[in-house]
Amino acid sequence: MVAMPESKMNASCDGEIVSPLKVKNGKLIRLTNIMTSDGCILSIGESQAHIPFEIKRFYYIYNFMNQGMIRGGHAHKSFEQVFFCLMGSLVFHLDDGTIQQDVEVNSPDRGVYVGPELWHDMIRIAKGSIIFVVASHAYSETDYIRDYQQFLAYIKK
Ligand code: T46
Repeated sequence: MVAMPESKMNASCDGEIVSPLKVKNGKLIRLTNIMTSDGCILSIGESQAHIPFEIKRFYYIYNFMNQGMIRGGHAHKSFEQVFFCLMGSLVFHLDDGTIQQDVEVNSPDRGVYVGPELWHDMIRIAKGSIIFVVASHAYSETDYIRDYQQFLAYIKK
């Protein structure tokens, strides 16, 4: 847990931090929030407590000029990631090959965990959104499945 001078701290951590989604290998992440007496909020995430893997990489996606841009359109073979929307909002369209689920993310302390073999599209991304992603591995194109039919065949194996 992050230490903070008591004079600045005015309470409170959230209770539940991870909850499963209907799709396989999908979870909602809720960071621990600390409200300071000056009205700021610190949202805190730690590997294992909130992020279910050791973080090896992070990246941002931003500069969304138009409403309605789409990112994603793939699944990973083994990579795990958690997506946060630090500014703006978006909808995650998740598909495990059997179940589809849409999840809106519009608060910086909420994240979506996307595990292996889960097709994901980010849709309805609001103009000006900033998406922050933590990942379990360094970038490697060989972990991507970018064709939906190949994805369905891969998960049947
Ligand atoms: C994901 C979604 C939602 C790198 O060189 N290193 C990196 O860490 C990343 C993420 C990308 N790249 C290169 C690879 C491509 O030449 O950047 C270019 C665009 O990447 P990509 O087509 O994968 O972008 P998205 O937005 O489709 O996908 C990204 C992540 O790659 C992916 O893991 O889940 O965001």
